[in-house]
Amino acid sequence: MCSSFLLKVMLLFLFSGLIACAQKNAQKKKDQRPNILFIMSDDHAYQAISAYSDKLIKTPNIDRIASEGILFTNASVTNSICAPSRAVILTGKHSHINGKIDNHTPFDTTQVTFPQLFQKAGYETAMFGKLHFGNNPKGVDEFMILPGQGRYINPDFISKTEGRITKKGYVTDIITDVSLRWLKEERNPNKPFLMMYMHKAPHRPWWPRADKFKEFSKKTFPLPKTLFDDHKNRGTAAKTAEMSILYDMRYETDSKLYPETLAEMENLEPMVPRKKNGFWGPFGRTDSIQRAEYTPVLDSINNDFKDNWSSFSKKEKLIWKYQRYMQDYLGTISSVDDNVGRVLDYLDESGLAENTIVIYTSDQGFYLGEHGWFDKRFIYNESFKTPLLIRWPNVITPGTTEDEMVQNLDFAQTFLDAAGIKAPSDMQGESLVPLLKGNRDSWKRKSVYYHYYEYPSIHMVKRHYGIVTKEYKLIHFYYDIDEWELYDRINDPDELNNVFHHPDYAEVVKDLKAQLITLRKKYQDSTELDERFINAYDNRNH
Ligand code: SGN
Ligand code: CA
Repeated sequence: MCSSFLLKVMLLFLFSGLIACAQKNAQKKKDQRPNILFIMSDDHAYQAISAYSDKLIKTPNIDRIASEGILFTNASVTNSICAPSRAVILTGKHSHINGKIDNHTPFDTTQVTFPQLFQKAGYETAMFGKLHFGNNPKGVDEFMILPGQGRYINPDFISKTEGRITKKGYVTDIITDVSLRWLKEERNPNKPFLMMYMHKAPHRPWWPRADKFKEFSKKTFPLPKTLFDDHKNRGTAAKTAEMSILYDMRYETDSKLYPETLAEMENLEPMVPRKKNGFWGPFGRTDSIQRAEYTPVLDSINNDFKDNWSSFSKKEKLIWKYQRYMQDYLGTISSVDDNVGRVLDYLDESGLAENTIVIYTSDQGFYLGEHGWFDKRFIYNESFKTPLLIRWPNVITPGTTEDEMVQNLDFAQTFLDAAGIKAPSDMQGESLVPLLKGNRDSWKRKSVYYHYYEYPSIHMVKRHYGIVTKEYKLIHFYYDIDEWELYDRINDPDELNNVFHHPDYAEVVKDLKAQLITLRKKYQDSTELDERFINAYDNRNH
């Protein structure tokens, strides 16, 4: 009797243990939390994504994300520069809070970043491509990142398992190969994943793959209507910035002219600052076979330059440099689009697409000749605005367009929310999930805050902060000047007239200044007066 009772108890234990175990396994298998595929390119202007505008290039694969999901037409960054934007994205905090105010200050790795929270919550996490921090990522089970800016051809990588390695080939293809390998073969298929897939392209010096170089060098592109902007009716900052295609874009590195070509040319006008070893820095990494693929196109560019440059008017010179710039910049984007297509195709084939949120964005916007410029940094439209396309099957209504003001500051909280992970209360953004679900009424934000710090530095864009609403943009340039600007975004979308001192706008100025103070308080920013940040520049030898 006693022994049969014991046996029964033991069987019961065993049985309930087995049930618990089976339940646990079932739960594990049934982890229905969505995968997150975060795709970010470096300096990819929205003007070069056909979902926004097809004047320059067709990007059918990137566009798919919007046609099957949502396109944000008013997405912006809080600080239009590479590493700071990445720090904002990872921490969900403004630059003055996360401390990474410019490309040079170190990123404080003791901070909480959203991949760490995903990892802790049971996600399998990985990061591939460009991070640009000077330290390795935390919270990722696997990574292979470019050191610093990275190279286009035969690039070096820092791999979690292998340390520093060189990979043969073209950077955009390699980053994709590695990401696909991880998705297909290396990750734990029983866990949801977070993969950060981040391209170097289309960052300067804009080296396309050889076949794209050939294809795009034959194309000509429409001129932006503000290409010949003389910056009158703007403040000092626009006039003193060094990002003019004509005067600051380098002949060798950027326009792909041989040093010998330039040496041959008498009276090269305008003289543009040169970069030591500029041409051979990136191109010197090619082997003889790769070099031979580029050479015919390079030769023809150089011949064209030699034949025509001296007889060109200033306007024609600007147009020539603009076309060369677009050919190379867009050539690199064509590879990004092809590779995004490879990844989307794999999601389809594997059945992963259904439960994967795909995000496409850039670390900031970029000037593609607007105002005669390249580069970014300004709160002005083309650099402030960033592309944002999101696909989330069965949640986002395909083909949605959303014009609410959202920022890269919101990404961390959005991803955490989508995955059902609690976001730390000191993150400063807002989850976009209500907007993704079409619940627009709950979105209350009417203005966003911006602050740029990297000055004095390359491109010489002065420090500034400001507030942006759908109607206006109020900016304060400071540090070695004290100037305010106001733009009427509805009546002057190209931001050609600073109306700060115009009497008609006196009330607007008063109101926006008050709103700006409130916003600065909300985000706890007073860095204009903060010694830490001022000293960081004065002590730095740029
Ligand atoms: C390099 C580029 C700049 C660019 C910065 C920052 N010059 O210095 O044009 O603004 O990177 O870019 S280059 O001649 O070296 O290419 S960022 O995207 O990393 O912020
Ligand atoms: Ca960038």
